[in-house]
Amino acid sequence: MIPVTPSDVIKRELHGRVLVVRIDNPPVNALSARVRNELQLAFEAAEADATVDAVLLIGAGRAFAGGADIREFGKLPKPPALPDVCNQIEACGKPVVAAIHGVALGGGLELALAAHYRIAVSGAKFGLPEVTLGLLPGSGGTQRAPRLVGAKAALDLMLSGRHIGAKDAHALGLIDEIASTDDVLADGLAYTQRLLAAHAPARRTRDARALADRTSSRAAIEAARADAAKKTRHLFSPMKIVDAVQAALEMSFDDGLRHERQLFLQCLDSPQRAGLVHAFFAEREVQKAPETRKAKPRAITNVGVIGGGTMGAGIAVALLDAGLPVTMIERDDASLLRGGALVEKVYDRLVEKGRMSLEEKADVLARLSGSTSYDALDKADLVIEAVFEDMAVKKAVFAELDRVCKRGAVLATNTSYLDIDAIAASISRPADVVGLHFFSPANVMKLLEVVVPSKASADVIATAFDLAKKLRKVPVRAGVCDGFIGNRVLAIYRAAADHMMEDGASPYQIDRAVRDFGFPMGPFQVSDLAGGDIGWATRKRRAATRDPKMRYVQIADRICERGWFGQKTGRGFYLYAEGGRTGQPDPEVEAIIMDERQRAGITPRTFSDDEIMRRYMAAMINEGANVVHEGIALRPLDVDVTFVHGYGFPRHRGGPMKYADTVGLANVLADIREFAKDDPLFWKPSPLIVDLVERGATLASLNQSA
Ligand code: 3H9
Repeated sequence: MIPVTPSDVIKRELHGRVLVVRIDNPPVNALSARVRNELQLAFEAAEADATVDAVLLIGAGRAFAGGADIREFGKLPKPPALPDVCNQIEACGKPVVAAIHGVALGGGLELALAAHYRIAVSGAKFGLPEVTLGLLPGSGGTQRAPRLVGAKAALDLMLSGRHIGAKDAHALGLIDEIASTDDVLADGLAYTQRLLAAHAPARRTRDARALADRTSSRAAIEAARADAAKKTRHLFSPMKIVDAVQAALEMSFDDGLRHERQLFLQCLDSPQRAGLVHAFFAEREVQKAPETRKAKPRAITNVGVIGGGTMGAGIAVALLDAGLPVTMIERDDASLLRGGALVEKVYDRLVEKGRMSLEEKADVLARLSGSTSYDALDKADLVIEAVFEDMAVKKAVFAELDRVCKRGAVLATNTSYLDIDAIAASISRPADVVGLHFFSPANVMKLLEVVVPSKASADVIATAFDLAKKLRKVPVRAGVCDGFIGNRVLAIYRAAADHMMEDGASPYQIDRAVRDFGFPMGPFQVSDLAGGDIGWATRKRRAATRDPKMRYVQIADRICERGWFGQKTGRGFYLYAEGGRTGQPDPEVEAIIMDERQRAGITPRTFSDDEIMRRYMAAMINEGANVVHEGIALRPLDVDVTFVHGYGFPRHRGGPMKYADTVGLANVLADIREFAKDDPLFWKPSPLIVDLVERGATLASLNQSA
């Protein structure tokens, strides 16, 4: 009998003549060095023990295995390597069965593929999501998966990183059986007994024949290569995945494995891997705001939304999608009707696309009610206000909420820049007020800035984070200031772009450079999409308080004065064909820019794309650092998550703060000081950057401090 040591991350127990090897490394059974080591020992023991006829590999707790231990990437590798463990399992002379529940992802699925047979409970999920971390399946996955399910299906799994259910996995041939119950151990043992009774051999995935049709395999590889070149042109690992699958087709299994290893190590060393892994952990860290540890969230079962405009309707959809009943308040019946129609339009589109049935749509809309009277909110646990951005209007709404809402209701504002402390101070219960800053379209965009006014009680903030989880949003805690984290930093790098435009770069060159960096759009395209009138209104509002010594570029104002507000008016910085969304450069805009340069007495100069990006990023990083320095963001990683999820910052670069560390904070500071020679008022180095550079420290060193 093989002894069990309770502290082991691999537990072994003999059931008759079947050795159950259980991975027990909470929370997700990541395949850490210790797990790999003990797995190796377990299989050595199984091989040597004459009382063992077969091995059943399962996971303890909530999963089979969530993959390689992501925390080990970037550190010195510790043996044994996961590919070696997988090879050892596949080479085992006795049948090895993997019984899967929860998730089998990445290295977890590769481990299962190295087993000889696979059974899974019906709720299990499978995937090879390494691409989302800048990697490729590096434990034989690129060699075994195509041999088992064919090049096309394997490439689809590896390039999309998506998870599939047990039914699909079974249809593909990734698993052999779906268990009849949820008891993974009992069903796994029964399946193993059946295999033993049938004298099933140790069947090895390396010998599987799904690549036998070379013509269709080659076609699938070429199609994937073309697709990757088009859709993921900024990314490093997708092409490496295609290369690895090509190796699976053209090389022996062992040579293919060696090739996979080389490609994997190239990905592991890439800055993209570092950026994507940073984003993975940062997204999880932001959820743990201090208030969520201190206080319990209030119960939210009934929600009110004030305003049925684009934002209010989008918020209502986000809430309905999370299964919550929503009461929409508007000032009159016509506006209420319009708000309801905006909500319905979202679901109509889903029905058109075949992603929702008419019955499902009716069920969702049955949870939406509307009223022109605030009194309809007397039962609401949470009210989110999304009315016109004007302090007087907001205060009037909050006075009504103060009057009608029950005690303990959370009162939230969706303002993007107004002083929430002032809103909170205007009512009798400031502790219940919080900012919930959604991004448009509110039912799509993942970011939710949770803005914390000074008097907010901890359980209100905990409630906001709990709501974000229900809405499947990524919450970032922000302090009160003009623009909070995101819009405050945006104002600065947009100003840097405006300065460059006035100094000689065309908006089209700037947008292209920003896209080439990895953003989906440049700042002038964003302005055209959002509507130039929005920024114009903000600029007018700030005009009175703007430092007259500060440089102010008037080009956007000249464009707005002509009624050119972007896509919705057919022209802005770009010209749009009737109803079109892709703009063309506009010679008249270029003429306006020339006139403005002349008016400002500027002789235009040329900019390289590299200089454009250095200035753009230096502005973003500097203000991001200020936001951390002032405690508006808890840590640099909160700024990163804000920009990745709310502003299209390329995820593979991790976020602006991570990017600053990647290029070197001292280099960024040197750039800022260089740019300051021409405009010292705008380019003031953030005290945080100066301090970190003096100490030789990184922004990342501040990520642990929340
Ligand atoms: C790989 O396998 C490479 C191989 O091909 C080659 C190797 C040679 N490692 O998300 P949650 C932590 S690459 C370490 O909140 P959920 C996570 O940080 C890997 N830690 O829960 C969190 O910690 P904390 C391929 C991990 O239920 C806690 O677990 N695999 C790992 O919403 C709970 O996570 C993947 O890409 C890990 N692999 O979702 C899968 N996974 O509590 C990545 C999770 O301290 N993981 N943690 O914040 C996931 O997709 C989700 O975490 C999962 C659970 C679906 C598993």
